[in-house]
Amino acid sequence: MSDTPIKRSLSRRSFLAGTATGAAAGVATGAAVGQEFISLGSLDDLPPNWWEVDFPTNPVDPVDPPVDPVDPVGCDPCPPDTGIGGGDDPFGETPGIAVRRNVFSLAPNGPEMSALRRGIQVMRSRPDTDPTSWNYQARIHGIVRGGAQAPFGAPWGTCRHGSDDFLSWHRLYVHFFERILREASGDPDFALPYWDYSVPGQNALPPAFRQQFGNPLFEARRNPGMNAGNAINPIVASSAQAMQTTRFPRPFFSAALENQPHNVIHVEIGGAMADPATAGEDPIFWLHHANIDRLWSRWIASGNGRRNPTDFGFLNTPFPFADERGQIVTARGADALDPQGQLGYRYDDDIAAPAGADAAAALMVASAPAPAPAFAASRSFARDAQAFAESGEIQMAESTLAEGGRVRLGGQATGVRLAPTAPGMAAPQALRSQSFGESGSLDAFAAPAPAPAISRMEAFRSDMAGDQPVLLQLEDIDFDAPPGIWYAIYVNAPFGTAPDPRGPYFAGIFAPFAQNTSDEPTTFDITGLINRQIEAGLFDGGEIGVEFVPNRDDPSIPAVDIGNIRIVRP
Ligand SMILES: [Cu+2]
Repeated sequence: MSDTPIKRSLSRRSFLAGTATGAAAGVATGAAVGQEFISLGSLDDLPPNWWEVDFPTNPVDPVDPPVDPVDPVGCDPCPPDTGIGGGDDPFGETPGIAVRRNVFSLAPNGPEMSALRRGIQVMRSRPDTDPTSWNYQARIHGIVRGGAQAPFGAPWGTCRHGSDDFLSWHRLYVHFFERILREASGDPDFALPYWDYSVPGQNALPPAFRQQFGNPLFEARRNPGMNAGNAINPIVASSAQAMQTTRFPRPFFSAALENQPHNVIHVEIGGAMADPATAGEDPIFWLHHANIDRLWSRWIASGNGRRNPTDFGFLNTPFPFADERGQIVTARGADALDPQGQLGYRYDDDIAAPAGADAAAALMVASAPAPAPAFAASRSFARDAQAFAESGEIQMAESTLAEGGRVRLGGQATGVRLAPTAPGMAAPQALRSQSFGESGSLDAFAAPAPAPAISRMEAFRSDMAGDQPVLLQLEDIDFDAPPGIWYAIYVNAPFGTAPDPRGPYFAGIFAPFAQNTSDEPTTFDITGLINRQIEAGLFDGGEIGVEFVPNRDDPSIPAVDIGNIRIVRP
């Protein structure tokens, strides 16, 4: 049998919200290492066996939920909520500084939410060819498949995903949409709320969006659990991994935030939201993207070297949108760097940008465990560091499917083995010959082929020298339609290990949502994971096993193909 990924039915603990099985765990992974292996601030709030626990269902409350106003934090002095002339808006008039507020701080039937409903109804009453209509705006993100032709000159289907323009394009898109919605609502102070699903107790669809009848905020196509008020797993809703990165471009902050929580939340909500072609039709889209935008602002304000790209393409590529007059306008990344100064809005919990210091970074990541110290390679193993620096990208391991084969993900757990290929790697040929398909099970992960483990580890350690991150790279991802599923990725998990995102094998979540608008692969930074596995004796420096565990078992899931999987140091 050639190198084909095998699929197996894993007796896994489903950790999708609301589907936990409650079966006995019977595994010891993670116990010894605890949450040190995963940097998520909210884990402290969870019971130790949280992945077995059903997350609560919050029935729709027809009465206003408790209102817990969110105070602005950290802006000193805080800018006024309203007023004339705030911001140097390059696109036209801004009635003041609009404040985007946490949706859970707004009464479901209060003036802000009423204005939101009113604006949506007005936009939906307009013909699809009107640039200020609801459907026209949704189709700027993605044309309905097999559906309407775009009116002449309409910038439909122009969204940017899988590219460094992801954040700037969506900031501008949401900004112009907000202006249209403000005009349609008749409320000159209107601002989009945001939904911060990372806050415990706010990690379910806001109640105002779940009441079914006569409610423009309701969307019937969502996953039923979402409309029932099921909580979203905190692991899934977390932005901690992205926020801790300090470099913007792919494969760092931009890509990490796009993948999680952005893609993951799209998939969790499901229905229209799970497909870029229709996502903008669900009103929660706009609150989700306001939150992604807010996270970009917080990331910048967190300092420690965080800054936006300065390359020509990022700053100057023109993108068309429509404004509240129905005019097609063009904006660029350079127009989207300062929400308050350039676009006239801010968030209710903006943190002040550090004045050359990194105080805000400490504020932002205060609840998250400190990142692991950089791996201290011994001097004798540092010999390759210079060679790495000179040769550019170093490939450390590669899927044995490289030639022609593709990894196909479906509705079951799928394992792939990566053979070492870096210069310092020992005995790659012997390891390559033991293909995953031949071994027949993930047992091989626990009992690797007899090999000189010491020298192999020495070689691997030498390849870990230097400052470059170690990236798990998924290349040439392809699917016909977004499958509406996400996969937890585990690296080097021994056979029989229960999937535990708190354990030492969890690398992140892969949520196929949009086709990349660049040729860039989807990447996961596994530097810390590999280093900690080495330190804990969980990885012997040989083959690397990668396992994709879907959030639900479903044989009918449309396949996602991955052309190649590699581990590289860029
Ligand atoms: Cu999105």
